[in-house]
Amino acid sequence: MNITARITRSATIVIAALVASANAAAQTVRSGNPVFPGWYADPEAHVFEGQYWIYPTYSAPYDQQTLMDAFSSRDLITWEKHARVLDTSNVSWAHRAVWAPSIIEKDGWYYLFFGANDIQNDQQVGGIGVARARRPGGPFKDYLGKPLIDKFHNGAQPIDQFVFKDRDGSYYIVYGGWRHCNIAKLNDTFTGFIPFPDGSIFKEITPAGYVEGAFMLIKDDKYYFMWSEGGWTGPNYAVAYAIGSSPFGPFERVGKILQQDSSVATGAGHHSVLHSPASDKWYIVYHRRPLGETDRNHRVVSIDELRFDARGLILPVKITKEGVPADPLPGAGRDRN
Ligand code: FUB
Repeated sequence: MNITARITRSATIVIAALVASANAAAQTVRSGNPVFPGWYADPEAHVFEGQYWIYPTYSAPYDQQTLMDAFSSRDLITWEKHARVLDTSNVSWAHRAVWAPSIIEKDGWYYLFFGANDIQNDQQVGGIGVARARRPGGPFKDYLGKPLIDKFHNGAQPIDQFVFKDRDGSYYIVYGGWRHCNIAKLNDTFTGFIPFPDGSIFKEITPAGYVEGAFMLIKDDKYYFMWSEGGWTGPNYAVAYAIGSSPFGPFERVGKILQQDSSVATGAGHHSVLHSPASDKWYIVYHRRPLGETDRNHRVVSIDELRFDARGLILPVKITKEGVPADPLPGAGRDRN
């Protein structure tokens, strides 16, 4: 080997060692759980504009739930708080219990669907509303001047909505509390609904065990429908799932994937699923109650890895205190928010 070849080989070895040690260092840094301070619940996670975003419910007595904060990160480790991305001062009909944000980007707008007022019957004002903003960090302003869904249909309290785009480009809202879950097809402007071929607007898809916290995910031609069961104020809150071949199911409950661990936290539930475009990893973003906490609102947002087996079944999640390793997004660096 001549001298040039030797120098090149040594340099290659040194660079490989540096890269390996940088990767090892990155692997040892973990998000920790909770991922950011404060009492928050019902987190929905996304990748928008080169950053991870988490939109949670502000977990406080109902009359104090008049706002939503959001959090952004480039690597799942360091999170920046965006205060009051939604505030009821921008929503004339909402005055309390602003819950469970679900966000979707369409035609240059970010649409934030939220529940408000915790209505108990069709005579009360409230339900599921829509606010929108040009940027993921808001500020989100009421879009309709009234709720999108303000009545009980098929027994479902109008809360806990999840909005998603199907493979054919259709947009659906899946929602419901009080142990009932409906699906409806949104119109192109998100101002109302497109009736199904049978003329109905709200189709019930409630699986066994469903309580609230609907979430849907499409992967490998399968529709994964997930929900929370048990009572959110107690330790036994949990997430279960079913698999269907369309957004309408039928959905047969497969089993629980997330629940308390007496050595880590209680009340683990109301989740969303995040897919990293950088690592191709899947994460479950959820709330839980720290050990020893009994206040119903003392809920914190956590992240752990979600894994599928070879058949596409979801493996039970191991909830952790350490959280997940860094998962930096490519091109994350634009300071647009
Ligand atoms: O955070 C308020 C409510 O608690 C949510 O709407 C339910 O899903 C439960 O998490």
